[in-house]
Amino acid sequence: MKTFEGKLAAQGRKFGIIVGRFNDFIGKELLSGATDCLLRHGASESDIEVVWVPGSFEIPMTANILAQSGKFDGILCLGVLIRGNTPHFDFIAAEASKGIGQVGISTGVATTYGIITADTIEQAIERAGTKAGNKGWQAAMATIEMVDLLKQIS
Ligand code: RBF
Repeated sequence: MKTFEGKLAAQGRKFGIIVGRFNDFIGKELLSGATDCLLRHGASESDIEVVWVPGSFEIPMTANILAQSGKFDGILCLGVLIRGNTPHFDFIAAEASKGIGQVGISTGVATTYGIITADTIEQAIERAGTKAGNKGWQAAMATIEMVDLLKQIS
């Protein structure tokens, strides 16, 4: 039996990070967790590019451009969606998750989802480096693993 799993080593790998500016006081913490994770697993600062976009809705189209550029082994998508009193949350969350998934499928570039979808600001803060960990860090771990795995199986 042959088994494949990605190694958690980021040396020599190139990463694009997209961050939504909406709720950026929390988004900055996701970015900090993600870059910390990449660097501590061997990535070089010069191999990481960060692209800020207005909000989560703009993340998939930007991820698509980065993936098609051929410059990156992995793409991390970070954003913070907080539910309000109107249905915008569900529309944007659906577009972002579907779009990001589609970029990975259509380009073959490891593209990961690090968008917090929370009912309250408190829930979002909990997931950005406090009680419930840092979803930016977790997305970075998944990206490192997937980059290595996709290289092995493709
Ligand atoms: N973008 C986010 O990343 N998080 C949000 O919580 C968020 N809330 C929004 C609420 C409304 C009513 C609107 C219209 C936009 C919101 N956006 C949010 C911005 C959205 O992702 C996008 O940047 C803008 O709609 C421009 O296309």
